[in-house]
Amino acid sequence: MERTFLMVKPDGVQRGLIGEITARFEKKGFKLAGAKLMNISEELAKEHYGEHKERPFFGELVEFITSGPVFAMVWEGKDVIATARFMMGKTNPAEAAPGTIRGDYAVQVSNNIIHGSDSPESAVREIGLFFKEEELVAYDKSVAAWI
Ligand code: DAT
Ligand code: MG
Repeated sequence: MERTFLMVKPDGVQRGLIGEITARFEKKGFKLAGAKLMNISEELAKEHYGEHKERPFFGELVEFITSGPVFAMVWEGKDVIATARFMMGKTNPAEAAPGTIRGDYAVQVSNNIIHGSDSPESAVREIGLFFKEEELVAYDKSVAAWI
């Protein structure tokens, strides 16, 4: 079963959106495998966003993501990586469709509420950066056959 790394960013935590966001993935039918509220160190931020290190906004991005606690999660399910990205909406909230998380709750690209892995490779990499294997919980949900 596919896994992805999702994270409510500091703006989402401050705005009280952890419940709203996790509810969407739960109701969709995905399974939560792990979650924690945490502060991101500068080192972890730079590693996580390493692909953007040459971009002009990199400094701001690292500053923002370390500016307050984030809610880090691992979710499981069929096609969860691409589906979660679709549910998040486009990176720039001005272009994110209504009904998506960024479309419903965000205004500007620097404060876009949620992070989600963009490929199977980045999902493996990001889950490994944020979670130890023993922090992820394997269990069955009785409704699985209905989803
Ligand atoms: P995504 O988060 O949708 O995967 P990304 O990987 O291209 O988007 O960029 C990572 C984050 O960097 C993004 O969520 C917000 C920030 N960002 C992207 N483009 C930006 C820009 N032009 N100005 C400021 N921040 C930007
Ligand atoms: Mg990205």
